[in-house]
Amino acid sequence: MPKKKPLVVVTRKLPHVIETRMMELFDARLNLNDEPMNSAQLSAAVGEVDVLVPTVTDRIDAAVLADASRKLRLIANYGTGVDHIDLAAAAERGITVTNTPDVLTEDTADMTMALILAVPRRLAEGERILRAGEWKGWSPTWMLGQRISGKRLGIIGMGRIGSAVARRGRGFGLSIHYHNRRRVGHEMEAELEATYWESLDQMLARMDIISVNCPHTPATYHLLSERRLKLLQPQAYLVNTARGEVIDENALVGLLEAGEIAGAGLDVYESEPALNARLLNMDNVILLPHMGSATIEGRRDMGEKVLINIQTFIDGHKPPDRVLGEAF
Ligand code: 8YV
Repeated sequence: MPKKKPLVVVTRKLPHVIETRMMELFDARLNLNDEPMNSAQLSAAVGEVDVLVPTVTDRIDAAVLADASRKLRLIANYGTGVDHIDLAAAAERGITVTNTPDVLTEDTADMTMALILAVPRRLAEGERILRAGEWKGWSPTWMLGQRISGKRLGIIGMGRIGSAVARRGRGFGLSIHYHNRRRVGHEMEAELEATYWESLDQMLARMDIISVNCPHTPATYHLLSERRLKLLQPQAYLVNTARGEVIDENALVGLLEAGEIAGAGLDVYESEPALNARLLNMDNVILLPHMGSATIEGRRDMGEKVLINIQTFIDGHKPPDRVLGEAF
């Protein structure tokens, strides 16, 4: 007798090709209108599914997981960050959690590099002036930014994305510095000519540009606290394409307003999709709506990973992208 297909709920709309394959392989329930699910809907879903496919917009906390039926064995997250899932509560219930690493590394590093270039060179500001019809013509002393080449880039979190940012940074003449829970191997340090700082405080005080590339975990929540942000030099820029929670957003806004740092490039925020409204009026800040990994190819590859993780699990094997612990 053929095996019954597992019931899989996909919480958001995914690329067509992925959704079609989901339907072919599993008893899949898709989200046609792409409305994010609220906690009551998530609780109802975990109460009946075998596999849940959430995204960063779903809060899978202990309260939601308390409503999970015994059938729920796998949460196959569509995305790399898993800070929206209570991993301890999932582990307690014997639920496996998988994610989609690697496939969004280059796209996210591209977006990080784009911000590293765009903020000191005032790209968005120039474009706004042009669109507003306020450009009066070229001038030798107008719209001057900061040179990128020769500056120091301090990367917080030298994992896949952090090291991909470092490679790009090298190409633009930046010298690479990093802080990580563990020092990376000698070979990688040599390839990137990277300087390791065991002390984040000491690194922060000396960099021209800081890039946040670590995951949000209990250990990295507000890692860039007000105290640490105040260590930055007044000419320093801060770029965050990781998670908003790693930076005390309110403190950052205060520093920007006071001119205590030169500018910021942000793709992520503490309470998405909300952001501190004071940021909206700052010319030295570039704001993006969490689109670091938003490429057609990346979204398809993420979906492929989810499919492989589910199918491998159902076939009785360990899925390749099991989330085992904290990566920072
Ligand atoms: C994804 C991300 O778009 O994968 C991640 O951790 O932050 C994003 O790039 C999102 O998480 C999809 O769930």
